[in-house]
Parts: sequence; structure tokens; C-alpha cells
Amino acid sequence: MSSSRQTQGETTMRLGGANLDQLAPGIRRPAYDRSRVTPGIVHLGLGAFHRAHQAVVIDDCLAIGASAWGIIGASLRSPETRDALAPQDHLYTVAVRAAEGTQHRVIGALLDSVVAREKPAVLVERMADPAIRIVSLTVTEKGYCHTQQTGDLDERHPDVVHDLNNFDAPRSAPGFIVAALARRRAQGLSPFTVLCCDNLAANGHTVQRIVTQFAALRSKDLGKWIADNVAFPCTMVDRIVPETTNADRDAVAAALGMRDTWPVMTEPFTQWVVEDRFAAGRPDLASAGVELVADVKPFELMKLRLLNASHSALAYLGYLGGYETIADTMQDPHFARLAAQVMEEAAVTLTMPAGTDLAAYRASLLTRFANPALHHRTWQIAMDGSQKLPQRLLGAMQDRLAKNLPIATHALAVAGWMRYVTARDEQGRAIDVRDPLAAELAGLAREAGPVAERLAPALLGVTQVFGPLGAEPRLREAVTAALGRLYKEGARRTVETLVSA
Ligand code: CS2
Repeated sequence: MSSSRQTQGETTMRLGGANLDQLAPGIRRPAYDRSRVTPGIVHLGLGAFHRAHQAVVIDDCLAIGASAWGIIGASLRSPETRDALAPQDHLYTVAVRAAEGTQHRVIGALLDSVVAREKPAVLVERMADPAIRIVSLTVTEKGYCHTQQTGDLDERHPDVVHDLNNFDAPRSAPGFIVAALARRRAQGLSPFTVLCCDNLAANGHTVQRIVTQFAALRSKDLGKWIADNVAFPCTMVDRIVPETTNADRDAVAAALGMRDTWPVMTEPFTQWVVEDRFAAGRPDLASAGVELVADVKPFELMKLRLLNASHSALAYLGYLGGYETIADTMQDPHFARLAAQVMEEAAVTLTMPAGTDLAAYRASLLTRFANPALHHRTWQIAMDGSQKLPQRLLGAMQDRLAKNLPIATHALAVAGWMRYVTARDEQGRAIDVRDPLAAELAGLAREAGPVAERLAPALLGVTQVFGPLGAEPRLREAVTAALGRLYKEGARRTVETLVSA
């Protein structure tokens, strides 16, 4: 944090339980007595997304009397969020930004936080507490230690190897869940519900499989007990939450009349669709706007293949085209058309329940992406592409190929990712590629050189990302052609010609 912020910290009051009544007028604050709220949820992955999404819903539930459902948040690695929030009694601000202005709301649902790396046994103990009835997660795609392509636990993942040898002091999300469930089983307690809120395909089923596989490595009986007794509902979560900057902190301090060290920035839109299958009860989520359904799959595919796929396409190609944020990228009509065209290609692969208005959904996505008040960096969304491509782009490509339909726009998005992971931009400057496979991908790119006919097949051979689809001749041809154009003409010109073709 900059020294100017520290100076401000000395001179400005800090958000906290004792001074909620001194918040600037018009700032929404917890409409309930926080001292009566007890924990019912442990959330793994205390990032901005959770705080701007599920925690807001729980805050609404608390306001209508569900006082046994407060949240204990856990950061798996970094102490930063805990260090920011503990001195302010875990209160923080959600700033909802739209072109017309920003609405601020102080959230009280988070009661306490734990840093798992510092105190793994404490976290296991809290998860094993009988009062905890839901363990929810936002640990990002890579946090599940699995192979995206197959959905199986990666038994060679360093954290999995570590956790199997340190059962009561784990590091990974699956490791914590299994350790806590084992403890509950040993104590004759009923299990908690595992509620995955990450953008994985069939997220509940996938996490069930990973956790059960992990447990079975420990003991067959435990694996069976988990498979038979633990509920893993599927969910679709949606809200755009860019990273908070110091400028955002200053703007929030000015609005609040006091300082919040880690507010979260978001958009007006929010959606949470949840499969209604909870083993140990749940708060009245429907009253807080959650859609409880019997089958989440169509909604999840709709979101991954329309929102996230076009987001990733805009991120890679927009970054290469020199645009810093998604809103900047959307200002270029050719890139706005690119996003619409990715959605058009994906839409025919979806089967939605009667009454779903896909055209309206697609139109609303374009408006959300163009929100000028959200500073969502293309670089942020470009992160972890190796973990995101399968469920966002490749599934739809596979479905289209099966129907003999063209895949040009999706192929361009994949080619954008390939060009991006070479770690050199169009001006030859370094790109800070954040991805668990970054080194491997950059190595392949170095070997292949800037030649589409060599680079595309080399990257399509990365089976963790592409699986057998990487060998599909029509896919190879389309991706190689798009990558060739990116090298020859650059991202802006390629997008312009390809999307208007
Ligand atoms: C984004 C998502 O960073 C990314 O990969 O595509 O975080 C996206 O903003 C959310 O899924 C929206 O709900």
C-alpha cells in the first residue's frame, strides 16, 4: 500500500462495528444485530468474488432473521484479506458501479476469518463444528487440484501429495474438506453440504468426484461414506467483480466518510442459481433472490458458454489489441461484434428450459461488458486460461463440430489465447502470463517460434487443456488459420475482418 494511503489511514476513521452509526447518510448497513449472529457457513476462498456475491445474499438472509447462518471466511494462502478485515470487525463495503453512479453497502455477514496456511488445524476444527452446516467455496478453477479435461483429481498435484501425507494439516481445498468430513464422521456428526461456487463445468458433481477420489486415497470407507452422505449441489454464480485498486479505496473512503481497507467493486447485476439439495438445511435463499432449481446444468452451460466464453475472447484478443479493460474493448464495435458472435456460435449448443429468453440474456451481457464504471482489466480475465478454456470454449466447439457447424469465432478466441501465452505481445513486450502451465506453454512457444503452423499444433497437443479434441482435424485447421492471421495482421485487424466476414 502506498504511503499516501498510510497517511490517510492515520487521519481518517476506520470502518468498524463501533462506528457504523457514523457512516455517511444513505450508506446501507447491516439491518440486524450482528452480536446475535452465529456461524453456520465456512467459506473457503475469501476473495472479492465471494464478498460481492454469496456474502451479500447471506447478509440479506440475516436481515430477515436467519441468524444462525453467519460466515467464517478462510483464505487458503494469503493473510492479506484477514489483515485488512480483522481490524474492521470483518465489515466491508460493496460498491455497486453503474454509469449513473455508485451505491455503497456495508456487509455484516462475515463474522471472522482464518488463514489456512497459518493455522490449518484451526480451520479443520471450525469446519468440523456441528454448527457449521454448509462449506462453500470460491477457490478458482485451479484450486480443486484436478484436470479440467477429465474432471479427475490430479493425484500428482503437489498439494494433494502434501495433504495425503499431512492429513490433519492440509493445504488444498479438497484436503480441508476431506479432513473436516473425516473428523465429523469420527465424532458421529452429520456432514455439511459442500457448495461449490466456482465456474467449473457441473461444479457440484465435479467437486463430489474430486473429494470422493481424494478421500478414497486415504480410506475406502471414508470415500464411500462421503459418496453416500454428503450433498454437493451444483450452482451457477454470476457477478462481475474486478480487482479493487487504491483509487477505488479512496473513492469508497470519500463516500463512506471513513476508511475501508478492502472494499469490493462490482456491477448491479447478480445471479445465483442453486440446485436445491442440502444435507443439513440452508437459509431461506429464495427470499434473498436466489433461484432454487432441480437442475442447474442448463444455466451453468449458458453462463459459461455465453458470458465466460465471450469474456475470455475479449480478454485475449482485447489485450493483444492494446485494450486495458473490457469496457474499452467493447467501445471498439468490431470487438463488441466479436463478443456477440462468440455467443451466437455457442447459443446453438444450449438447450434451455422453456421460458428462458436467451436473446435477452445475450443482449444483457453486451450491456454489462460495456459498463463504463467497471474497470475490469483484460489481463485479469486472461489469467489461468489453461484452466478455463475447456468449459468456456472447447465444449461448445466440440458440440458444433458434432453438428458439422463452423467454429471460426471460437477458433479465433483459442488462437488469441495461444498468441497470449507466448508471453510476448504484438510490440514484442513481455506479457505477465499468470497460469499454472505458464512455464510449460512459454517453453512450447519458444520451441515452435512465431509460426502458426508450428505453434498451434504444439499447444493443441497439451492434453490437460485440449484432451482428444486437440487432434480433431477441423479444429486444428481453424485454430491454425486464425493464429496465422493474428501473426500476420495483428489482433485488431484480424477481429475486424473475421467478424465482418
Ligand atoms: C471472468 C469471470 O475472470 C474471469 O475469468 O470471466 O470472473 C466473470 O467475471 C464472472 O464469472 C462473472 O460472473
